[in-house]
Amino acid sequence: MGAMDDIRNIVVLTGAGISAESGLRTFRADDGLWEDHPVEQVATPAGFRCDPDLVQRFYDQRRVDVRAANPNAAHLALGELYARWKDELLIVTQNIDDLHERGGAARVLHMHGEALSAWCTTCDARHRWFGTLRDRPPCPVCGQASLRPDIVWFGEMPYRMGEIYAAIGRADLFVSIGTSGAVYPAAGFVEEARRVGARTLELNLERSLGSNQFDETRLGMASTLVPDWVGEILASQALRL
Ligand code: BV8
Repeated sequence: MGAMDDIRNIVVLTGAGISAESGLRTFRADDGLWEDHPVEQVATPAGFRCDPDLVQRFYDQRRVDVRAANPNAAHLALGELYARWKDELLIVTQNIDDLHERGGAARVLHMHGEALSAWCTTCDARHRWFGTLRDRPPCPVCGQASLRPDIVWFGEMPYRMGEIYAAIGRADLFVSIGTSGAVYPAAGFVEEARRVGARTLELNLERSLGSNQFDETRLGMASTLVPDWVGEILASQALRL
């Protein structure tokens, strides 16, 4: 990656790999989340219709795991970048945990939803939710027992796509961190970034399905790669007149 002193607007995309060192399981590793639960059963609307209790218990457990986890050095470094970056920075995450927020980043876009949010399928209200849903609690707004995890399942439209593409359209740099590049539309963002002339950088433990689309790929643990990169980009900002 050449000199970064002409970088103003940055879009960062994160996936499960950035939270792995916080103890949250990824999806497609050998001990991955999908190993115990076929994705069709727990992350599709059909799976929810077929066995709502199984799906509610799956996300009740994810909510417990998220609350027990803590941000790692990668989340904290992005929080530091958020505090000190003078131009635009948008963190788009496929993750449903709140570790970016707890790591100090305030502008985080959860395109696949959030574990700590419940969505009422009767009145469409959304609620911060820290407990369980398997016991079918009443919606605080309409009272109906129709709360589901506020998660984007396969076949459902990810959130705030217009905002994401607008940010990529303005980006000088697109950085992908801890994602396998297996799921669309997120996996297609790097192509969109290239189309608008942004530089592209990938930070990941191993090569991903999209690695050949990045100007540069750095392999390693997010807790090392992300603080190093944040240090570089802040140093380049300091060099600006
Ligand atoms: C949509 C729920 C359209 C949340 C998730 C062809 C056939 C069939 C379907 C499709 C197709 N093409 C496109 C589709 C649609 C489908 C899709 O992409 N399917 C794939 C499988 C082919 N996409 C969708 O359905 C999306 N919706 O397209 O809607 C539409 C149009 C009109 C109207 C309505 C709808 C919805 C996608 C969202 C699905 N929900 N999960 C949850 O339970 O968490 S996806 C799931 O995968 C998670 O959200 C996760 O975030 C996402 C991506 O996974 P990763 O984050 O990348 O995690 P993974 O384990 O895969 O990789 C981790 C990486 O980290 C690895 O590379 C590893 O090396 C690295 N790593 C590990 N440790 C570290 C590390 N890196 C650094 N440091 C470490 N320590």
